[in-house]
Amino acid sequence: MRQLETLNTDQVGFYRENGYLVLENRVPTNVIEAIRSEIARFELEAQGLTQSNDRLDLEISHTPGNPRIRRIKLPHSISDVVRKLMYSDHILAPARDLIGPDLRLHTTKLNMKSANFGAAIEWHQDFAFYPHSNDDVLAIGVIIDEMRSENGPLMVFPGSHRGTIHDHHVDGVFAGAMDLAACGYDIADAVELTGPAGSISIHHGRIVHGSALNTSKHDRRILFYEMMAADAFPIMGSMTRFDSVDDYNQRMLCGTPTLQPRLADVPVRIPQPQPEENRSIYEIQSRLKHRAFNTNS
Ligand SMILES: O=C(O)CCC(=O)C(=O)O
Repeated sequence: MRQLETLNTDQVGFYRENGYLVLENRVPTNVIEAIRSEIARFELEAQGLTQSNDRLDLEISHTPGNPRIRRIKLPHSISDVVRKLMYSDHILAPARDLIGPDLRLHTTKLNMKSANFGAAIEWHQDFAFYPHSNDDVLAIGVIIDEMRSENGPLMVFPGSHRGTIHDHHVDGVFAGAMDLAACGYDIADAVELTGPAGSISIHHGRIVHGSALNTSKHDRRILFYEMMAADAFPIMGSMTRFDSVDDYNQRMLCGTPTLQPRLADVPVRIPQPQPEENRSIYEIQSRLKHRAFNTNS
């Protein structure tokens, strides 16, 4: 076994068993402050927008006079601060301990979930969106504002990453969300990933997770870096997008790329057919018939 860089064997064992970890106070305060300033810059940009674009996903209740961002898309590509943090050991060292040493970026996003109205994300498994040849796939969430019970924290079902990939289709079309009760889960068994600003959460690509509407007075912003082992290759029909192997290898975060996928015995479902319009998870999940969370529309 490789020498661990930052986690201890108990933390690695906990992640393997439960599919998640919260590491408190991992990202320095000055970096969190810098990310908050970047968010303020994007909030200014949202003023005057009438609809979402390829940088900003807007809340349903957004108006140009009362701007409300739901998600900043691919923030590593539009913010140097976010990009620099992505390549830092604050993010990569724990990921290397769990699925390293060779890591490739899948995507980044900054979910705003603002005080009083921030949108819910229905229960789902990331691997349902992007099945790969093995499941060394995880998401690291950088907690920008204290994540509390009352402000719509990320919730997970411990151990669900060792189960099946559930049906995320509605009427035969991919909807990116599961009917929790129909899949046999009781929300009372979910765990909230709470923690102070500067903490990181890590969740496995197969874990069942979601988060409620934020009706509290406290913002709950979280920046996700989603990545996988370099030898995890997307299965045909996966929502992973790349133009060429060169383009794919541009996404290496550390280590060495490979052309030899590692094939593991993991459950997969193909997220096809896709809905005609797939602009964001929030929109495609709105087709779910039995929503677990309230909406703010
Ligand atoms: O922000 C959250 O609470 C949920 C994040 C998530 O699962 C997603 O954006 O796909």
